[in-house]
Amino acid sequence: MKNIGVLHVITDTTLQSRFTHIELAELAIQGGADTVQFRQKQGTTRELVATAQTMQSVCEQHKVPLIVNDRADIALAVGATGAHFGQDDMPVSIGRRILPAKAIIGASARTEEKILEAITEGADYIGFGPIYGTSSKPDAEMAKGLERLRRMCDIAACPVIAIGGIGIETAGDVIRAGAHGIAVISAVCAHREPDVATQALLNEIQAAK
Ligand code: TZP
Ligand code: MG
Repeated sequence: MKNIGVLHVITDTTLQSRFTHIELAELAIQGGADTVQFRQKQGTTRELVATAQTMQSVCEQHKVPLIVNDRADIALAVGATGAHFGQDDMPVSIGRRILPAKAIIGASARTEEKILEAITEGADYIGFGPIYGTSSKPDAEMAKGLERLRRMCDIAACPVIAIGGIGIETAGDVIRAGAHGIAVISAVCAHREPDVATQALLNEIQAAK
């Protein structure tokens, strides 16, 4: 099994405009994030490649994996560690075929059936959520809560990364429910000090493990 991080910081420049994706990646890494995910829905491919390229060199320098959300082409173009696919994105089986065998592929799965499907198709980890209410993803489903998370972690034969509305106060609960790790946007990107927030989340995760 591949080594999957426990604290995935997803960079976002729509919730805040104080920091760029690159600055957020640097701050998250300073705070101890062990995975950075580049998630950007707007912009030209040229722009996305340029940003991802710099993020990849920052991540590489610190030996932190960079995962590109949705865009297998961009992951491939910049030599990122992997890609994360949502339920409406690239099918995991196709991502698996076009990315290098060593690439980490994450898949969002919101139901039991989708989890099993993603694993069969070759996902290395499952993203499950939203666990709590979130305003960071406009089309997010209703909060699924800790009980469903617990069930999904029991079913999944791979690490489950919990996402959605997770913060310092809830990170420990999510880990205790069986999640291998967490992925966050607002708890880090919208925090006054993203590095400090990252460090605090990591402390919660480690204390709960
Ligand atoms: N997928 C499910 S919830 C979510 C995504 C991308 C948003 C997570 O953002 P936050 O701010 O950590 O709730
Ligand atoms: Mg997506």
